[in-house]
Amino acid sequence: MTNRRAFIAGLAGLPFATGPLAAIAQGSVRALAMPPLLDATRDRHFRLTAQKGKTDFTGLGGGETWGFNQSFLGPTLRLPAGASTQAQIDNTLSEKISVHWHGMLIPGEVDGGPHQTIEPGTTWFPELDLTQPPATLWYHSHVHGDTGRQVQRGLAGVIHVDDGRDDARGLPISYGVDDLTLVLQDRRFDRQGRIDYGLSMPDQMMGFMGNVILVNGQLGTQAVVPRGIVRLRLLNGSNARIYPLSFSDRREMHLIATDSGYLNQPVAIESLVIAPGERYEVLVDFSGGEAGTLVSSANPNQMMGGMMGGASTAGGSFVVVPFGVDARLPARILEIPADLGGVLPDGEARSVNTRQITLDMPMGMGMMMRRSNDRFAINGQSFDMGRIDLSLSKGATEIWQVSSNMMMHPFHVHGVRFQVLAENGKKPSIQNSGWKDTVLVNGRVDILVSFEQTADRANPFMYHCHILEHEDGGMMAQFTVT
Ligand SMILES: [Cu+2]
Repeated sequence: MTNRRAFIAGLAGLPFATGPLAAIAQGSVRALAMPPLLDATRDRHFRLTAQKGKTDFTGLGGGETWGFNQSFLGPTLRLPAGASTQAQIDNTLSEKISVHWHGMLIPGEVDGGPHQTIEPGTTWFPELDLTQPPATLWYHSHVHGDTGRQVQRGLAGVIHVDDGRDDARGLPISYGVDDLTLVLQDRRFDRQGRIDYGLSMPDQMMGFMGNVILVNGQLGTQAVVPRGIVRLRLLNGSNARIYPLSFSDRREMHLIATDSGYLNQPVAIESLVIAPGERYEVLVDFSGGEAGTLVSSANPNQMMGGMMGGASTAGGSFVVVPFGVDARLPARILEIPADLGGVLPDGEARSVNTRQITLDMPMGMGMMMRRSNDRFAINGQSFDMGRIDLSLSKGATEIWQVSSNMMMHPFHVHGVRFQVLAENGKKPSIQNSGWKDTVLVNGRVDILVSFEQTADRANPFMYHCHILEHEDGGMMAQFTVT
């Protein structure tokens, strides 16, 4: 371990790049661990306790972290599709938190947004009645102004909505064997190995950028997979970093699901861009027995970093996680299934109300110097807990034309799934062809969205940028559905 400690200590100041992380993986390879699985499909009840802990990510000592039922991040919840589950969330921390069920189609009063905070020492009992198809969702804190810091400390976890029919679909279902959950997060650590969330001016502007990557809260690990088809459920749980992912040997990934569920059939792709808040599921063929490495190229938002003075120094590609094949592990699926049974959006824009949504960045240093939760805006207005921005009728369908300026923004809407009609006037990319709840806006994206879940004035739904520093800074708005 001495070498590894010294090595990591030597990383300080180096750009986030392939070399150092690859060397960590070679020097001291640990197997990647999955988050513990909390299966509520039988009991239809689960309990999460938000708690303090200590985590040593780097071998340098470490420091205080937060998690659910553990010291950092939370368990993977397996919840039944088409049934109701009773949740219990205990907050043992010394500040208020919330637990937003990102991607769940449930009413505003149980959505876990900024209006449903859980005070220290108290418990929240939301009933989660899931009428939606199977999907990989996630949960995270969503306290206005504190989301970035609380998620950075560890208040996040993954959800598998499961209808029990994946085996019949020919999909891998063995948790942690051929069905892997991968939470991608970047972090910075200080010399004691404590999470460093000090925000520089470029961080406040562009969103927080770490210089090392954690997968499921672990640094420098290797995933070990069977000699067969392996399913990767990818979550970008980072505050701001966008990952353009591919395998270093250019092997195909077979896209099977977007944020809100399955495609009708797998689509082979070589690369996949995953923005904060998004989930994608892919199948990867390891039946040839060859190891592979999932890599990311530079954050595309950093390419514009020159304007912020030096933010672009962290360019270049880097290792996300290497995969080794262990032929002793059971390989249950040996072929990519032909049909997934997902029902795709119909791609037709009906004649409905159209709205323009602009994601506004601060203009100039004067704006940047303002108080921190009112620098960013949507349609010219910073988020205000007391102001309802839109009032919609239950069952309404609308086209939202969402525009970004200066940089890319992942746009998330609570309580719905939507279809992408167009990206900059063109047919959406393959990765945006399925049901989504978060979409990366680079210019203009048109979405078609139906509002089926209710949200009253006391418990409105949010729509916001999922770069958490932008969200905390006011790039968020709220709507009712009645
Ligand atoms: Cu943004």
